Amino acid sequence: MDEDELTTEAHYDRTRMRQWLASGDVRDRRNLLRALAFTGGAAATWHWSRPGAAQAASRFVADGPIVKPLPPELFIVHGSNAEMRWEAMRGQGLYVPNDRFFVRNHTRTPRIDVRTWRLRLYGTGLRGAPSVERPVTFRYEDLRRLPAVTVSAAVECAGNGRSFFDVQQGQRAEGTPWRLGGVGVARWRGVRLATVLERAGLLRSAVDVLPQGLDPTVVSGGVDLGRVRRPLPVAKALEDALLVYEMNGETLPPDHGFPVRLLVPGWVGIASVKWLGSIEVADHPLFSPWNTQSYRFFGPDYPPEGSEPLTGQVAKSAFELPWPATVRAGRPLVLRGRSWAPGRHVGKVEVSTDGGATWRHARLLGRERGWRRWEIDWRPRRTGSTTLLARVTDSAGTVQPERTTFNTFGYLFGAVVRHPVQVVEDVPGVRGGSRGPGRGR
Ligand SMILES: Nc1nc2c(c(=O)[nH]1)N[C@H]1C(S)=C(S)[C@@H](COP(=O)(O)O)O[C@H]1N2
Ligand SMILES: [Mo]
Repeated sequence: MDEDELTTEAHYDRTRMRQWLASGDVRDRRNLLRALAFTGGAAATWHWSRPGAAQAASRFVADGPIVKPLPPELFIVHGSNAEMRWEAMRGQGLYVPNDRFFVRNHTRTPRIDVRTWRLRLYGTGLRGAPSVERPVTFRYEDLRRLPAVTVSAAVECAGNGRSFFDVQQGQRAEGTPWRLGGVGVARWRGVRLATVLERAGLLRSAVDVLPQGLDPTVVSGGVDLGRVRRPLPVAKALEDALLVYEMNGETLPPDHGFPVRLLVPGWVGIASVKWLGSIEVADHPLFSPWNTQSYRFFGPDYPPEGSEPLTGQVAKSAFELPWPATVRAGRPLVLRGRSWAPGRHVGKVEVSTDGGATWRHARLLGRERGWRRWEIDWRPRRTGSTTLLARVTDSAGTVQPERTTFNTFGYLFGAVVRHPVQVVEDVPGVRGGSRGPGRGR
């Protein structure tokens, strides 16, 4: 088989699935259940108290799992994770600024000394098969001296939207209950992984690479799963994976992987390993709990060993509004939002302001194609509660569905999200659009 075919995600998924099953490494159901706690991840194992709205003045907790400030108007904190509030994108350009970019930490942000940091490459897929003990190493300055490229790409958690399995479908999924703020688009600058692999002596026989982070090991249900790591095929690594050291023109912030993270464009967020410490390069398929025990579909509609490993994300749409939003009856306003169709383009976006009964076309803004801003006029008439919906049709004609088939860990929720809105009486003389009183959260 031609290894190049492995860049085709579906093909890679199926191939590795067969190989994993053949390897006899399949866990029994009890272990799968234990793994539930692990994908619940941080939420299950960390109990950090973060400053709430009342203590907004002391926004910085030096010892918390996240380093950057998490003001309540920008983030919803879930344990060691911080979700972006979508209203924080109102008035912003295409990219999500670093101060409001979501953070997904299995444990905590490590503080790394860049002077002693090294990227270590080893394994049977490199010339001379360097061992873990005697790897090929790169210093930070070495990487910064190599040819740089800048890429505009989304990082999105596979669990983004998970809470809607419960809220909209009555099926609670294990894990961080993200609404839609587990996604962000940024400009990432760094060196192509291909450049570094070639300098490290990549062999034609190499098949998989396994990047590993330097954050603390992940313990789940009393089992130490080791450091965060997840394999990808050499073909994808050579195609467009990037060793990132800058985000939106700034040095990569600690929470997003300083000094260096991997970016695997188009793949589920877990592939983009932060705080990169080592990369194993092997002449045989590699596995880790992050593509066997989790990041597959499990549940009543899937085989006991789960689906193939997940790679791509699904299309979604979000309003740049508080949750729930408050608007004034009788006042014309502009609803804004964004839609994204990973691996495809945004074709059209439709909005319903009456709970899904009727739909109108939103105006698409900008010229980018994968992640698009849009707007639509609305004049709410009657006071009371209503529901806003937005749905994207991608370039292949696929529309966001009304339901997503349930999976135990709640991955890849792609159904249309129902955004609650309260229409209140207009108060003459008070200026206001969608930011009425009691901007709820
Ligand atoms: N080393 C390491 N890399 C990691 C993680 C982690 O906990 N540790 N979380 C992953 C997950 S699940 C996601 S969704 C993305 C989130 O990237 P961000 O925190 O920069 O938004 O990082 C991925 N890389
Ligand atoms: Mo994730």
